[in-house]
Amino acid sequence: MEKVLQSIFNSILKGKSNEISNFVLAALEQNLDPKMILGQGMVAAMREVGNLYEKGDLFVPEMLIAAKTMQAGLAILKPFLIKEDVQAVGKVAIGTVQGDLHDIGKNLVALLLEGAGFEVIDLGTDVSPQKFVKTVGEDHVDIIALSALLTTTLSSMQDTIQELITAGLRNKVAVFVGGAPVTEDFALKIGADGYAPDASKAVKAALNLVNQKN
Ligand code: B1M
Repeated sequence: MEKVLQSIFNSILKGKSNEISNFVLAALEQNLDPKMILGQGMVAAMREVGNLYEKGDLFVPEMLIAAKTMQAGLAILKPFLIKEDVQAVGKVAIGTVQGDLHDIGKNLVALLLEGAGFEVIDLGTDVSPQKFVKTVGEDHVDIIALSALLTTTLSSMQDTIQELITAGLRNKVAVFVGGAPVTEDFALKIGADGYAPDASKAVKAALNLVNQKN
């Protein structure tokens, strides 16, 4: 791995939010691909944080500091991940489902969707089925994108789809789902229209859904 990517990886792992910006800037100055900086430096580090947490070698406060460090790095990288002057291709409301506070993956998906020309309404984390439904009714979005990182919050995805059906809005909007514990089988089972395992595939899934709609 490039030395600077290793430094980015280590800053996240050790929660050094004061040094990550300089390393990301250095990586950009070395003309490293922003997606490579993101994937090999930052996302890989968060994966390692998860592994260490699972083994009991790291605890929730450290996970939180790692997440803050990742966010500091992402703030520098953001403009390089978004293309300028892309035509609006559709409107997406995105959120992390009820009971779930993880937002880094959701933020990445939102960022890349914006970069691909989608108008994105970010509803944040812990979003109730009712809030998604309200947004569909009021903002006339083409797609709602649901993120979940906990196995215990997967059921909120199903609840959201059920709430759309109850409100008579299910045929007005496409629903796609993602996040580490989500699988394609699960997406099919709950009646979602699309699934994506990562942020760049989420853009493809969203573009497909908009094309099917038009
Ligand atoms: Co939490 N946490 N956490 N955590 N946390 C996980 C998810 C966990 C896997 C760690 C572990 O045990 N190995 C585990 C879940 C186990 C499970 O249910 N299977 C876990 C746990 C248990 C918990 C708590 C319950 C811990 C506790 O309090 N005892 C608690 C729950 C709080 C809550 O939500 N109610 C908790 C809390 C936290 C922090 C607040 C400390 C912090 C989150 C901070 C934040 O997000 N602002 C945190 C973190 C940082 C993690 C890990 C370490 C990293 C998550 C992350 O940001 N990854 C995580 C371990 C891991 O992921 N290996 C873990 C980087 C990010 C880029 O990846 O989010 O997967 P990810 O997103 C990817 C894809 O999943 C996909 O694209 C993204 C990029 O390509 N994707 C989508 C995501 N959303 C998508 C939507 C789409 C499409 C693709 O379409 C709509």
